[in-house]
Amino acid sequence: MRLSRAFLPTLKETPAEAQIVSHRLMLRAGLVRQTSAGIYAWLPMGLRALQKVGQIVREEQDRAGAQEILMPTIQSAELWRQSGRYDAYGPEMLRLKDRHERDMLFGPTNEEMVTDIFRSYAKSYRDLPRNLYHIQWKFRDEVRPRFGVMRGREFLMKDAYSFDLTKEGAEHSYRQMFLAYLRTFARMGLKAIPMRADTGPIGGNLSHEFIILAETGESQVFVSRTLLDMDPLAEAPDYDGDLKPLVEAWTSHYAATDEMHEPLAWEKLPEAERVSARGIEVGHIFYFGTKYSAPMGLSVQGADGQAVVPEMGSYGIGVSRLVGAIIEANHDEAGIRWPDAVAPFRAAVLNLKPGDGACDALCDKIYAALGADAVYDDRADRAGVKFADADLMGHPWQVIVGPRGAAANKVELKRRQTGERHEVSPEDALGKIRG
Ligand code: P5A
Repeated sequence: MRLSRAFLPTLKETPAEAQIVSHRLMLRAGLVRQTSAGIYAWLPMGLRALQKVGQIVREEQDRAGAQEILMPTIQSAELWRQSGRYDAYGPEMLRLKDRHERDMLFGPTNEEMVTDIFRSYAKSYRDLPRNLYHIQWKFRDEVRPRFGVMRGREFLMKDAYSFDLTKEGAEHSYRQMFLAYLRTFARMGLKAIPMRADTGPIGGNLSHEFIILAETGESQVFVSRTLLDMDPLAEAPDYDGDLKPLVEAWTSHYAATDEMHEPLAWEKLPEAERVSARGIEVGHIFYFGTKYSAPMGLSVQGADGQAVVPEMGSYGIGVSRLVGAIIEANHDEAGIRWPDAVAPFRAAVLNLKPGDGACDALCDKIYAALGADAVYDDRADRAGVKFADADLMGHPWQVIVGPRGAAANKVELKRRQTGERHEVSPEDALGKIRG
């Protein structure tokens, strides 16, 4: 992407409405543009980050054995009347009428719809267990949309739904998602800690939120220090193996959101173990048994011929919120510092003197070798502007090409995460960037 032709707008001024750093940087680096309260258009840079985050989520869901589908955003109120949630959901639900005066809604979540789809096909015990997920926009008419994409009204969620024949089976499905979440967030360079959580309008009695610690987080959390040092990528059994020990290794230590906090148990922990902090909820998983399958009449024939009502769980990840959360965890005064795995572009080539024959030739060569995952700053701007924009946009690598270096076939390679800069040959720069 040549910056001289790209739509990658940046803002010099800090937007007044943005209260937290990730929101400010998302606006300044041109990732998103607010179009109504809590509703955002994703610009090219932001969309690339959103897609990278979504792809990691997808790969880890697939690896855990879930299958991707795509359900619509608009749902019929009828299904929600069957589960009893249509009236219970309240003003957060955006309700619509079609031209025939039928009640419709913009889905805030999909438990009802997926149960309806599944009940149309699942007939016998052989059709279970199954786990279906999609990555789709949701709408919740939040009272206080704020912090940009962190608490939007329209937001992108990955939601998975598991169907099992038994409670034990459902617990296994829950643990599979638990493990998939540990892996998903670790791949994005985030330390997300599973904490006992309230189930709210989704329901059920077993639930964990995955929370990353951040001063600007909306949730108050209480977590044992041991968990902060635990390795989420430590050797884990295969998804079909016994995942109970792994999950218990996490859940046997104290970690709870405000709603589930037990001060008496907490105070028994040694002082040095107690971390009370703010956090951002990036994922939330639920086991709710037959809460939707029973009222909606989902049942299959068991091996013994008797009808079985499947046990269900649902598993959410805030895909658009994650883009904000990743920036909240990876920035400095100059701008974003994207972790490699989710960076919109892996590298930027900075031509400090467009029009200089040697600079242009070397930049063209490097840019061609890097391919689509790079931006090329070929604009006729001052070097200072290019440095500032590259730091603001936060590409993990910058290849800086000036006339003196170019004449000697040298470039400067800068690592955004650490600020380290080295003069190297173009080949060495390419080697480093490719990893
Ligand atoms: C689980 C999947 C559910 O909706 N049903 C399907 C269950 N859970 S949840 O906790 O309510 O939401 C899942 C994740 O979505 C993100 N999220 C949001 N992101 C941005 N703006 C919002 N207003 C918003 N609300 C929820 C969170 O990451 C949450 O964990």
